[in-house]
Formats: sequence, C-alpha cells, structure tokens
Amino acid sequence: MTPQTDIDTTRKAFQADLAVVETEEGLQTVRDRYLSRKRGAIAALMKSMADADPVDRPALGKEANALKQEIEQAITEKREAITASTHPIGGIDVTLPGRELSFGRRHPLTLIREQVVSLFEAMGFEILQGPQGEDDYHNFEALNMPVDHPARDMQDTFYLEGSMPASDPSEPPATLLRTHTSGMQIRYMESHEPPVRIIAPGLVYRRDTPDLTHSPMFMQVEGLLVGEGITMADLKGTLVSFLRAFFDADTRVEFRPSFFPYTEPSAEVFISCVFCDGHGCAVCKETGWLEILGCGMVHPAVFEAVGYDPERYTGWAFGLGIDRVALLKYRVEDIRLFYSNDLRLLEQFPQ
Ligand code: 2NL
Repeated sequence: MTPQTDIDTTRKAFQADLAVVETEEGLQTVRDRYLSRKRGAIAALMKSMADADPVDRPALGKEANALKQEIEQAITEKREAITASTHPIGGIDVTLPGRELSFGRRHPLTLIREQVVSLFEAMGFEILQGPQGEDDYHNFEALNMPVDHPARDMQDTFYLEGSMPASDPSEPPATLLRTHTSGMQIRYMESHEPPVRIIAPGLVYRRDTPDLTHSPMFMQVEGLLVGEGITMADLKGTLVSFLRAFFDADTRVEFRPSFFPYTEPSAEVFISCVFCDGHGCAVCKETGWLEILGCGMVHPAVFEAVGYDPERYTGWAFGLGIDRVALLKYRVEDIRLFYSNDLRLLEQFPQ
C-alpha cells in the first residue's frame, strides 16, 4: 500500500466510524483511534512517510496534515452536536429527573389522633383544645379526686415551680402539668348546658420512669357525652361502633368492671387481639384480648362540681391512650421512640 492509499482509506474509515457515533464516550473512542499520539491512525500515517519516495514526501505530508485537521474539526463538530442534543438548554440536561424534595410527614401519634377524632366528629362530637398547664381544681378536685387522692402525690404529678400565670386573668394559675385531658371537659361543662358531646385530645404528663410502655409525656383522647336519659347502653353502643370502625368490622369487645374516681360504674374495655384474632399470641400475652380504653358513667360528684343537676342529667366518658393504640397498630416496640424525633422511625408511617 502506498501512503496515498493509506490516507484515502484512513479518511473513509474515519468517516464511517464517526457516522455511527452517538455518545460522548463513543466519540472519545473514535478520537483515540485516529488522533492518539502513540496508537492513533494519523500517527501511524506520519510514521509511514519515511517509506515514501522523497520526491512525494512534502505533498503527502501536507495531505496527511490536512486529514488530521479534518478529523479534529469533524470531532469538534460532532461533540457540539452530541452536547446540543443531550443538554438542549445551556448545557443543562432538562430531561434528567429533578432532585427529590424531602417533605415533612405527620407523626404516627398525630395520624392515630386524627383517625380517632374524625370518627367521633362523624358522630357529631365537638373537638376541644386547652392548655397543658392546669390548676388543681380542674385536673383533680372537680373530678372527684380529693386532696388525699394518690394521683395527686408528688410522685405521680409534675407540679410547676412557682405557678404559671393564666392567659385569662379570671382563671386560676396553672400549678401542674395536666395528668389527663379531663380539665378541658370540666371547663366546657362549666360554661355549657347539656346536651354535651365533646372529645378532648392532647398531650398529658405523668411522673413515670420511662420504659418500653411508659413515657412521662404521652397522648390521650377523652370523650364525654351528657344528656337526659343517657345510659350505659349508649356508652357501649358508641364505643363498640367506634372500635369496629377503627380496628376491624368484626372486632369483639368486652367490658370488664373497673374503678375510676370520676365514673361510676367504671369499665375497662378489651378488644379481641388484632394480631391473632383472639387465638393468643405474644402481643396479647396469649390471652386473646387487648386492653384498649377505660370508661364509665360520669360520677354525680363531677356533675355537682360543674353545676349540672345529677338527678336530671346522666352521661358517659372514656379515656383512650393514643400511644398504646399506635404501638399496637404500627407494631412499634418502644413508646420512647415516639418522642425521640428519629427520622428513621418517623418516615415509615403511611400518611
Ligand atoms: C383510662 C381511663 C377515663 C374518663 C377517663 C372523664 C372525664 C370527665 C368526667 C368523667 Cl370530665 N370521666 N374521663 C372517664 C373514664 C376513664 O380514662 O384508662 N384512660 C387511659
């Protein structure tokens, strides 16, 4: 082969190679094949000049140089064409997926609270909100828990140092962190005549040593219904409907006698275990039942305290631990996880 034919074949080969290039990586491979200083086809051509007739050498050298420039030019143009097609706007590839935004999510306790609240809202209950700092009267006294009641013990209740001034000057100052949300319901009854249908969700505080099932701050929902002719049948009907709507349509519900100072009679409510359907498992400790809430008929002393005539009105109330329901529903093993602000936990709950 003469150097002249080498030049012609190299040009043809390059044009064929370039024609099928589609990516920047492919273009780089072709560039190396022809322009690499050591292994490139042009470098080989230049070397072969040594074998050419000295008379032809200048012309051939010129032609080989021209081919080199031609190849450089073609590669530059091709590179621009590739860039333009993959990054149409100022070198930005608008076809790439965007960076994912990280959205805030609702806390698992908020999710459960919202579900509970919306089921009672659908039954016509009104939602109450109130302060977490309470006075002794609304947290204990009005709820038939006299001064010597054990729940009032320093061991069980967080008392505030000094005392927090009330936002409303006609209210007594807060002296403790509420141990249940009942204070809001007492206030409501003080200012409203029956019928009463209210639900009071919120954070409450008790002096417990934290462990798997205890946290000094936890969330509660209390419900209260007062009217004329209200009986325990109303309590049972409403709670069974709620529990079947919240857990499962064929959840079995059992009311077992209990004691609370503010209700008489009182009951603890159990549901058939949502994990084993009552057959017995680790969650229900082989009993087939899960304790889910406490309830009862409002004690006449509570009605006396808020100025309702206990001969005329009767009512029922319940208290439900949101944390406990969330632990069961989401199968979280440690209540403290709900208060540790760990995103690895918080990102897991269906919104
Ligand atoms: C439980 C028990 C209960 C109530 C809360 C209540 C409120 C008023 C009057 C009467 Cl204003 N009762 N609340 C009644 C019975 C039980 O909670 O085990 N909670 C986790």
